[in-house]
Amino acid sequence: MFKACLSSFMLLSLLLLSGCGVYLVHPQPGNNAQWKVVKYNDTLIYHLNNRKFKLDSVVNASNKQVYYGVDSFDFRWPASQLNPGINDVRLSFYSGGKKRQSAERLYMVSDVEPKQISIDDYELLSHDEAAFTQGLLWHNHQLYESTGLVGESTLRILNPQNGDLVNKQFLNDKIFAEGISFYGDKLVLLTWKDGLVYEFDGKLMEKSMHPYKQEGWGLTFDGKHLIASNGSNELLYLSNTYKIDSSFQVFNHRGAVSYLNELEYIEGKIWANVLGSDQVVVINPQTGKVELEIDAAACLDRYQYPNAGVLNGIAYNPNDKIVYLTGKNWPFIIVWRPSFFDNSNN
Ligand SMILES: [Ca+2]
Repeated sequence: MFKACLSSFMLLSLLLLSGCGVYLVHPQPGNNAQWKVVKYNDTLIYHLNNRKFKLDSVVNASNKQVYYGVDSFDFRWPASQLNPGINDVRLSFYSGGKKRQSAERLYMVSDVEPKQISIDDYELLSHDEAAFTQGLLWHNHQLYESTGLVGESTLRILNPQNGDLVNKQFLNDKIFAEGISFYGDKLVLLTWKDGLVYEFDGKLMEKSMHPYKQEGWGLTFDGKHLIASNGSNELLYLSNTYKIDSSFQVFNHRGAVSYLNELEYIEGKIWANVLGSDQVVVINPQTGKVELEIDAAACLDRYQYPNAGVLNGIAYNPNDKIVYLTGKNWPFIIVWRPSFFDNSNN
C-alpha cells in the first residue's frame, strides 16, 4: 500500500514538474527559443489534455488571482493582463480534484508601432577616420568623444563648429574604452570587458578608477542618474558607485530590441543606436517602448567609404537642439536639427 502511494506520489510529482496535462495552444512557439511573442490583443489559449473533467478553476501563481466557472477543457486568458516585456507566467489548473501546472516565458510586445523617419537637412563636420568611435557627447560648447580598441583607446575633445581636434589623451593601453557621460563635473568612461569605470575631469585628466562588474557599452545621464547599456535589450540605471540600481526592458511592436549600444538622453527620451545597423531608436524611459526609429543609412555612402564601421556616436546640444551623429571610422559627423523638436513644443 505504501509502495503504491509512493508510486502515485512520484507520478504526480513528475506530472507537476513536467507540466504534463495542460499546454499552451496559442500563441505557438515562434523562432525565438527564449520566449513566445504575445501581442496585446491576443488571447492565450491553454488546453487540457484530460477530457474527463472540465476545468474548475485556474490560479495565477504570481498574483494569486483565481478564475472560476471556466466550464470548459480550454482556458482563455486575455494577453492584456501581461506586462510589457518578459513575463514568466505560472498557472495552476484544477479539474476533477487534481492540480496541473504550466510555466511559460512570454514576451509582450509594444502596442506602439514606431514612426520611421530618415535624416534630412543636415550638415557635416570633419571626423578622424582613424577614430573607432565608442561614445560622443556635447558638454559646455565642446564635443567629447571616446574611441576603443585595446592599445588604441583615447578620449578626445572636438570643436563642434568644424570637428577639429582640441585635445586627445591616450588611455591605459590594456583597456578597451566604451561609452562616456558627464556626471556632474566628472567625465565617466566605461570599459568593455575590463571590469572598470574611470572618472576624468573636463580636461581629460584621469581622477579615479572604480570596479564595474559587467560589460560596458553605452552611457548617458538623464539629469539624475547615469544610464548604461550592455548589449542586451535592457537599460540600466546606475548608482553613484556604478552599481545597478534598477533596469528596464526595451521593445517595439515586434519584440525585444537588443544590441542597444551608444546612448544619449535627449528631450526626455533615450536615443540608442542598435549595433549592426545604421538605425537609432528613440525610447520612452517610462515605458521601455520604442517610439521612433531614425534611419541614418542614407547619410553615408558605404561604397565611397568602405572602411566606415557602424554608427556609434550620438550627442546633443540642448541649447540649440542639435543632434550630432557619427560612427566608427566615419569620415564625418552629421549635424542635424530635427524638425520634430519644434512640433512637440519642446
Ligand atoms: Ca552619447
